[in-house]
Amino acid sequence: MPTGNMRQTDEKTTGRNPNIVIFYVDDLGYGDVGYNGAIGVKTPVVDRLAKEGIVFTDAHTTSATCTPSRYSVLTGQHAFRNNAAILQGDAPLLIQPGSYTLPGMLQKAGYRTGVVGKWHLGLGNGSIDWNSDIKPGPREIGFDYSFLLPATGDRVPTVYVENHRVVNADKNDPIVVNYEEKLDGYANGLDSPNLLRQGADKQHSNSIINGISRIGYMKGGKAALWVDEEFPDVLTDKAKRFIQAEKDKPFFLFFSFHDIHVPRLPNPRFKGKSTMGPRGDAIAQMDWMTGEVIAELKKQGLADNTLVIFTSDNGPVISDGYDDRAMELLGNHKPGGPMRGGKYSAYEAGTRVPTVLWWPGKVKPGTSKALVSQVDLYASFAALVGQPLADNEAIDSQNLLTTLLDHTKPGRTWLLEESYTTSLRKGDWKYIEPFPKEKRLPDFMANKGVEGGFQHTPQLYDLSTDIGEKRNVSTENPAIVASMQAEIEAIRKK
Ligand code: NG6
Ligand code: CA
Repeated sequence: MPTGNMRQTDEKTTGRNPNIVIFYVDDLGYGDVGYNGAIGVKTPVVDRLAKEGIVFTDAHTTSATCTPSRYSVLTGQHAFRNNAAILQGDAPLLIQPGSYTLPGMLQKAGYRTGVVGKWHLGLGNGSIDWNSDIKPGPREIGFDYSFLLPATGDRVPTVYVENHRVVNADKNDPIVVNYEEKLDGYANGLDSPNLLRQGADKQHSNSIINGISRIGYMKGGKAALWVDEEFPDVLTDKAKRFIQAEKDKPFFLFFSFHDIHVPRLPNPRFKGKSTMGPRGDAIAQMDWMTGEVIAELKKQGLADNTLVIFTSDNGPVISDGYDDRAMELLGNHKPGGPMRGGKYSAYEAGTRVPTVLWWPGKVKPGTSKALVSQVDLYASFAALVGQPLADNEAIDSQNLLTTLLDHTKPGRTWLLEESYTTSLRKGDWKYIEPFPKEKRLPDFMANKGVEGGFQHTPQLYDLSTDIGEKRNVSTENPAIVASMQAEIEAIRKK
């Protein structure tokens, strides 16, 4: 473990430390939940958590995409410090064993720690043999137990990895993965479109598994292939078993959904649960899964002593590579709520996500307007469990425990948002750093129906009157622009 001076945290709550469960949904937008005005789908379970807990209206992921956001939750650092960006399915582990992590900190405080679901933080050292021990991975950075989708649902290999091994691996049918070249394995989407259940863009047109073409090529592992429609049952079952096994000690469960990421293939029993086709039905499925895990906490008598955070890893995207009719069936539903943009984007909907803290034995229900970032969970949880932090541990994480547990308390004064550029919030001011003149603006979002918000000139918005970021007031406020740009640079140098 790295060394350093100890930083003081609050004294811990009395009695047994509470369990901590993070429900980390994928690509769920601010407006995709009932309590924030969802139109095309109902989310009764999440709405009930919201009613009984604290709803945060200005809570953010650190980034508008998945890998960087997860990196920040687990390390308490901004993603740019490690150049964290969306990873391929065979990328090496992004967090070095031996570095400070949230689950590692909780282990030191006596917690049993588990991750179930989507990982997308890399595995192995650079060349993974999917047929033997796959490490380093979550177990080497603080998790006692892991059951993973290694990267995303749309990336190979489409197999579960439990602790160090692929589930149902067969040495007579070894798994090979390649992101550069075709393998003589499964048919691929470009050559065999007739085998597809959903059409796909070019990037998602490699190996076909379960009737869906994915990103990357794969060969072998037939007995290990997942069935996407079984995710809700398989993942909730693993989460429940973890809770049952660890119920006598404090535990931390990072329950990381595949939903509502692409490919959207909800179990048939959720078909038609929304008016929005697979994207909405996947939201209904996610709500059911949340309810199953909450019910298990209640069944084990743990609900009053469990701090639950429900949130998402980045903003919403409607169309993300597959023809699942999401755009066509959207109707008046607003995935980003009143905010502009979405996944990938520099506008608010990229990082401002639905966030609820539920802890029935402890917190009073209410709505909090406090500015909070997921990067703060690390230091806040350290305070909760009475674990001191080293000076060089979780350096971007602020202890906001009081804010998280009391809807009347203020939050951060500033907050960084990463996308293909960097934005800074300062109270209601929102500044978006311009792209360097010579750098091309990312334009791939247009066909996903997402507004990126990237420009070669500075942007400044006053969210108190312009939550939709429509009126750029940078030219009227040059001093604010200059000071916010300087602050971004200072954060970079920290
Ligand atoms: C992108 C994929 C997208 C999704 C994303 C990761 C394109 C063209 N393709 O590369 O489908 O897989 O990576 O999503 O954008 S995330 O939620 O894990 O960040
Ligand atoms: Ca995501």
